[in-house]
Amino acid sequence: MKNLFILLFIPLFTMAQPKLKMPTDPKATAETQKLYQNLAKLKDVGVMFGHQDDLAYGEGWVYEEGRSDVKDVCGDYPAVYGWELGHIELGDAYSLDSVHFDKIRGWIKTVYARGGVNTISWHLRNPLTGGSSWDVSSKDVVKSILPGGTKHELFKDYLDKLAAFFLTLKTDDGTYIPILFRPFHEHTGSWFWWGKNLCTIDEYKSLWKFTVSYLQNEKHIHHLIYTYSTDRFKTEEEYLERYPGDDIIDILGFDLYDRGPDYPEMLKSCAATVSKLAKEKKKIATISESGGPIATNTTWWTMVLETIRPFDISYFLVWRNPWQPAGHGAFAPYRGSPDSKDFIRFYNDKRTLFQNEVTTEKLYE
Ligand code: BMA
Repeated sequence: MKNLFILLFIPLFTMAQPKLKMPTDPKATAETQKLYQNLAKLKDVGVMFGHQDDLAYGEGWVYEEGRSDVKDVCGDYPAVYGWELGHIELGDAYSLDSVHFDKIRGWIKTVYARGGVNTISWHLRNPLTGGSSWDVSSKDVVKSILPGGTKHELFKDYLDKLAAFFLTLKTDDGTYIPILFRPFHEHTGSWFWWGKNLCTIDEYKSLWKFTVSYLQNEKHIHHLIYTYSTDRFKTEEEYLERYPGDDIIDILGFDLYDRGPDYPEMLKSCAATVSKLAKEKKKIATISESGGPIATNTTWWTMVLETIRPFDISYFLVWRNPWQPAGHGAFAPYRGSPDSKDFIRFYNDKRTLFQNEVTTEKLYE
């Protein structure tokens, strides 16, 4: 009788329980698990808008408490905030974009306190040559930093410095602040030392695996949600060619800048692929970086929204509005920018989510 009960009841009971999505880190903190589950729910409601360095600086200003170019235009902050840690590995006080790490830590706390999402990218230096992330003069960099390589100890030192920063991302009561961590990005291109033509498939995957394992097992960091983000790609096979594995990746993303008339079509096809793959893998999809010619195309935001509307995309993040010459202009609107009217339409559309709609209760409880 007891056996019959087990046979019949247990499977029915398990079937009746909706399976909660879990981040891949088996020791992920409670807040990190909640964020992941809530991101999965929220993607059915809308797509969150994100902006790199939103609170740090903008068009014509630097470090003005509470200011944001996005808020200047639509009255609300983004829901997702991107931060960049390049040069943390050198032990520097400020990033490659001259933003102080102490300030970044402060903004990450502010964002968490108001229920926003923090995501971190890392344009780390080239450990083999001492050059920048863009130093692609050697194809041996990834190999050299993996176990057994000549720069392995140096790479571990880089990770130690990164880890030390992650371990300071805590609230006053000691709760670690969950972070979407997105290293080794745009690797389907070959402009960073970890790019496609600069290392083998196995080396790239091993780089990810080593990094995740080091942060989790040696540094005991369990408040990261790992985000895989390619550059533009044409097929599912290309997207997955260097994918390090379902066991360590939580979010499937891609970066795609508007560099010409093929953008809407490309955006649609990449968004369709990542949202399909995320569904199959029971993960979450994102457009992790974008930016367009908003100074001249005054309906860019409408085009983006209509292109991605049919897909389950958790967030769409545009890159920074540089305060120093950077080889590119502002990617988010700013006071008086030509695209402002269109951005307000984008903001008012039910499908887009900004800070007002994204609260601590919705994301972290
Ligand atoms: C790039 C540019 C650079 C910047 C880098 C890291 O896309 O914005 O100016 O240094 O990102 O943030």
